[in-house]
Parts: sequence; C-alpha cells; structure tokens
Amino acid sequence: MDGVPGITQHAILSGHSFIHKFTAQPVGTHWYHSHYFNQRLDGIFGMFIVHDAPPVQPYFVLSVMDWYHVTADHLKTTSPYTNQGPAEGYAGPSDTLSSQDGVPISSLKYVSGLINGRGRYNEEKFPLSDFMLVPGEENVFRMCHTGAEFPYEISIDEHLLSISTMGANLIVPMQADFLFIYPGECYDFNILAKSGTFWLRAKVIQDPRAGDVPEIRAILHNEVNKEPHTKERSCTASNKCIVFNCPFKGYAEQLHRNCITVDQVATRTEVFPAEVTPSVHFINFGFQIGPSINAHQWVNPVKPMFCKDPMQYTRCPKDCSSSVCRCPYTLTVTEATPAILVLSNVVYSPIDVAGHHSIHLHGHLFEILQAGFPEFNKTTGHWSIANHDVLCRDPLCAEPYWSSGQFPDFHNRIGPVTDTVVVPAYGYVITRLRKPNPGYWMMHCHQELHLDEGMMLQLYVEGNIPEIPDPSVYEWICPEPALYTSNEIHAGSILSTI
Ligand SMILES: [Cu+2]
Repeated sequence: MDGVPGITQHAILSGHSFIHKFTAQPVGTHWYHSHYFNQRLDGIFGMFIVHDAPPVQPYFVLSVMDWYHVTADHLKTTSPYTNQGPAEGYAGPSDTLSSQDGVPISSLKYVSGLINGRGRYNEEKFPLSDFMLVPGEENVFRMCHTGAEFPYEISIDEHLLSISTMGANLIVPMQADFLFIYPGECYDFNILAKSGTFWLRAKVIQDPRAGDVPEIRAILHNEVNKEPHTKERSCTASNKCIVFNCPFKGYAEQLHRNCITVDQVATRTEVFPAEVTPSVHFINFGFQIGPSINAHQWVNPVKPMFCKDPMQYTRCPKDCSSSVCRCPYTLTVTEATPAILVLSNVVYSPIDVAGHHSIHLHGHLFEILQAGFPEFNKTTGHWSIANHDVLCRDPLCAEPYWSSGQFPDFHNRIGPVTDTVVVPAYGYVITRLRKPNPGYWMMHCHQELHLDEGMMLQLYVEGNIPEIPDPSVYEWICPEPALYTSNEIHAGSILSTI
C-alpha cells in the first residue's frame, strides 16, 4: 500500500493518524503528496530525498509548480468540464497555450509559478528563492514538478545541465541546455558552477516564438544574493541547443534546437534478467470522451477492491467501444508474469485533439523500451502525421492494438527506469514493469484536470497481497456501500509516500 485512499488502503479521517512504516528505498529524489481530491494543489506535498550515504557534493532541492491564487476546490467547481461551471480561469480556443509542436498544454489559463514556494506575479518584486553555489565544483539539483498542469523548460544561464537521474533512477548522464519537466516528474542534474550570479529559469514549454512566454526564476549566486543580469541560453545554427525529455521528435529548423527523447536515454541501474514471455497490455490515454483510458472514465467503486467483497466491487462493462463507460476501470496482471504496458495517445476525428500526458504508476518502477512520435513539419515544428504503430479498432479507442501484427521483441533491450513518463500526443511509449508488485495500484495522468475527469485506472497485481493494516485504527472497515458511492467518504487526508 502506498496511501491512496480507496485504492490501496482506507483514508485517514480528520483527527485521526496513521503510522506508515516503510523501507527508505530506492535512494534518490522523490516527493510525497495527498491523493485526496486536489489537496496537493493547495500545498499538501513535500520533497523526499533518500540518501545511501552522506552526500559529498553540495546539493539543492527544487520544487517547481504552477499556482493559480485560488483554492483547488475553486478550480474544480468552476470547471466547465466536471461541473458545468462558469469556466472562470479556464482558457478558450483563442487563449489556450500550446507547445512548439502545436499541442495544447492545458485548459486552464496560466497564472503564475513557484520555485520552492516563491515567485513573482505581475510587476511585484517579492524575494525569489536563491541557492549559494560552490564555484568550480559540481553542484547537484534535485528537482520535482509538484504542480498541476503546466510543464516547464528548466535552464541555467551560462551553464549546461548534466542530467543524472529520472524518476530517482540513475541514467547515463546526458548534457543539455534545457530540461523539460512535467507534473509528477523528478530529475537530478549537476552543473559545474561558474563564479558569479545567474538566473535559474523555469519557462512554460510554450512555443519559443510565442513572445512573452511565462517564466519563473530563482537566483544562483556565490556569496551575495543579488539579481543577476545574465541572458538565457541562445541557440544558433552553429551552436544548436539540446533539449532533454522532448515529447516530440524535433523542433522547427529556425529554432536551432535538437531533442533527446526518453527512448534515447540509457539506464545505469542493474540489468534485467532474461524473461519468460511477458503479457502485453494496451492502454490508450485519449480525449474521445474527455480525458479517459481505453474509453473508460474512472468512477469510484461501491467498495474498494481491497475489501474483497466481489458483490460490492463495481465491474466495468465488457464492451466500451460504442458508448462511454464510467466505472472503476481495472487492469489485472499477475505477479508471476512480466508485463509490458503499451501506453499510447491515439485520438480519432471528430475530436482529434490530443495532449501530452505525464503518466504515473504507483507501487512500481518500469523500464522504457521504445517510444513512437508523430511526424512533424520542419518549418512550423507542428506535428503533421500521427504515428501509426498503435491503432484502435473503434473510434473511442476502447481496444488499441499493435498495427503491424509483429510486436517487437524486447528481450535484450535495457531502457531507463522510472515511475512517471510523458506519453507523447499522437505517439506512444512501451514500458515493462520492473517487478509486478502484488496489490492494488493507481495509474493516472499527473495533469490534475485530466485526473479529475477520470484519466485513471487501477492496476490489480494478483499474487500474495499483504494484509491491509488492522482497520480498527480507523474505527471503521470497508463501509456500507452507500458511503462509497459519493466522494464524501474520502473525508480526511492522506499522504502518499510514492
Ligand atoms: Cu493528461
């Protein structure tokens, strides 16, 4: 269990407490947050660093997030999607921000952002977060995107980033000018610090040609915390910039940027053993019926699955290919069989609008085996032809499949290991579960509005599932069905440690 109420354990009721004992592993940069409604957006989160030995290099912890100056409840109740609300704070067709590839980023209007809780709004001059570098040495930044909707492009003026981990797992270090970070993702990077004062920038990943791209800043300095005068990294034909973790294959030529995509990253963790034939599962994140997975939108079951009451666990209909299924969508795998999950992002007309989705799976690490991207126009940078490796048998994409019939053989492939990956619009990522972990685990888009609308499923790993702790500590056990049919049952909050 990892704290998600209604999926892996009971919620912690208001005024109650719960002691979660766990082994602090794997080492690396993590964060924890509430999984009750949208409490995370109101600040119920924190960074969580696990060391295997006392650190020898100076390091800084960075929490980067977008912030809307209203409560998460307000965002939800004004939503035109989930509540038919007045859409206050929501963008329309004319002011929706898009990334360089022409893919819309969020249905919210961008308001502001924070680095470690500090940022500026309009022309205010509030103090910014600052970090005292040790010049001439490698300085380490441990960073997570703890926000709701808008991904950021991270850079440090006059410095190259050497990215060393993704999702708390070691990768063969890669140098880049810019690093894309999506909600829920974590990265470590080093810089060989120069002497002086420099801006650390987190820009919304909007098209760089868009002009006034929103940006959060922090100050890096050696001794005196004063505002830098440095300029952001410039990209030219003779000195092209490198962008790490692009959710697309490349940029418009005039932008002079090259992409490193996740499938070009190599792991530095131990090698997988040879395997028996894995089971293969296709999971499509689409917008056909609003944010959804294989034409399902998540709705809480009558009782959580861990209550082991088959009569009260709501099952989804077998066929969702012709009409929307709103139900607790559950994907079952077994502890004994390795599982390959094909995470795709296929949409068909008449909707034909996709977003990049940062997909997080609880309780597991997975290895990235392959990624596929749409073709793009080298003049505009916009996506042009959807990738056709994964197709769907029906317009709602209830049944995605591998189009060529011959699924790739990944026996000897070693990709990076993580727990969150961006599934590119009109493309896909193929992942392999590192070790199926018996239990009930949430898999969801970490973009808050997509999750709100039901872009979530429950991964049920059959096997030797540990007992849920004695429910007497909660004073209630798997409640009457009526209590689980409305959101009110999730009173109280809980901290997830994954
Ligand atoms: Cu999403």
